[in-house]
Amino acid sequence: MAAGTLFTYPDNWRAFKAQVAAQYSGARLKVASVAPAFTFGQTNRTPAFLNNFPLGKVPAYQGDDGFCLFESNAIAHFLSNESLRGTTPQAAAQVLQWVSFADAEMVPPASAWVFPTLGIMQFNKQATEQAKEEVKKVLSVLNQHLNTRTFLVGERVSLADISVACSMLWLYKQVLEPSFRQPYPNVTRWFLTCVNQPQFKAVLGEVKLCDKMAQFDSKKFADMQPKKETSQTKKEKPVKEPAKPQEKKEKKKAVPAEEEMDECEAALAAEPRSKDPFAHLPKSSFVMDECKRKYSNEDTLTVAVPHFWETFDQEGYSIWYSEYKYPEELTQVFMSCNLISGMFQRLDKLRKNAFASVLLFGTNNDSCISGIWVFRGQELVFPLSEDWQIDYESYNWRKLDPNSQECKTMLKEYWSWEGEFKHVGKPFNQGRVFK
Ligand SMILES: N[C@@H](CCC(=O)N[C@@H](CS)C(=O)NCC(=O)O)C(=O)O
Repeated sequence: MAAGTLFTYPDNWRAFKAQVAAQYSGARLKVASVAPAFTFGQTNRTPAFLNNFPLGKVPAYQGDDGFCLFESNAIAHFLSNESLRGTTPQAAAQVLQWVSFADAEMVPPASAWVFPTLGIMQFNKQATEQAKEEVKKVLSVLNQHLNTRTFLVGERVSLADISVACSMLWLYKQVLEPSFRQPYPNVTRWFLTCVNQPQFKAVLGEVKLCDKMAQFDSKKFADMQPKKETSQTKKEKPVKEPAKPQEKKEKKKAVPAEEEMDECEAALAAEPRSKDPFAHLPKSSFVMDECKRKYSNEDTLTVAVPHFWETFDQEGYSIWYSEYKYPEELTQVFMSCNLISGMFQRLDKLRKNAFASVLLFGTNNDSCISGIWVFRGQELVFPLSEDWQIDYESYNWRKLDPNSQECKTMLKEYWSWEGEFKHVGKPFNQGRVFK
């Protein structure tokens, strides 16, 4: 039985496919959609996430055994049981047919029609009218197919129903008003049957069909625009979602691309802007980036350490010694290394304001972890953000006097990964540097 975590932003219909499938199959699925576990636009851009999911897109699945998977349909398939996937080769192929139909035929016109009503895309009459026609066509196909059937494939709910119904969620909620859906009664009957199954309900909640077709919301659209322009996350966005061919065609005809947001950008825009936790501190002359560049590219003892002491600003920054509180729990060396790397990954947003070298001393079942940290400000930084609070309480922290010989020696030893490490009493084993 699959067990793992689904990374997504809240209320993502693509993630719903996997979540509903898991409800049917009994797969144990944790959903990470809010901080501190996952913050869309941030966590999915960290090296750790990109290492597992190179597109940086969600939903993304990581099994408790480390197995990683992206693409919502693949994740939903993986989390399904045999009955959902189709129990004969024919049924399995039909499931795939409807899953592909949802993606290729349903989602593009549905998005072109619905997005302007949500204020996340500029309205274009011609594009909307064309999208409505395309939606009518796919509704006709579905209506015909469901004339003699309760579900899309076989006699039970399958991944076909899950995929198509989740792809239609926004249509039914926003624009398919009674008169528009009236010619397609089989589709609405089927849709209601699906979303009222307990396994769907557990994920989607109550689905209320739209009473009145939503129209372009210019106010919402205008509200979204400034946010988008000032959004740092937008600038930092490493991967632009390639528009599906049909959407691309629409965009060219409709409006200049920079006026539009796709649903991911809309989800990003909806994320609360995080404040700079160091905004209250006076400017500092110390250039952390330069110090890190020296450390990465030049000799540690002859260049990086002297440069650090020449430029270090004692008022603006502080130096700390950290020591893991529970060394008796450190068994396998590789697990301890993961503990350190995991902490650094979770602190990724701190990288402009902190620098650390953390070392593992000893061997399996006899080790300890300690390190030297340089932080912006004079206080421990971790309480400043919820995202940073997962690991730091497992360490004892001691502020060092930057003028003391102790501090100078420790910094030199931890940066160069060599020396006596008098306070440790164990040979150095492995190091990790947070840059
Ligand atoms: N075909 C993919 C689409 C995934 C996708 O486009 N995800 C968007 C959210 S709507 C995303 O994570 N975008 C992040 C980014 O582009 O940086 C699937 O079905 O999983």
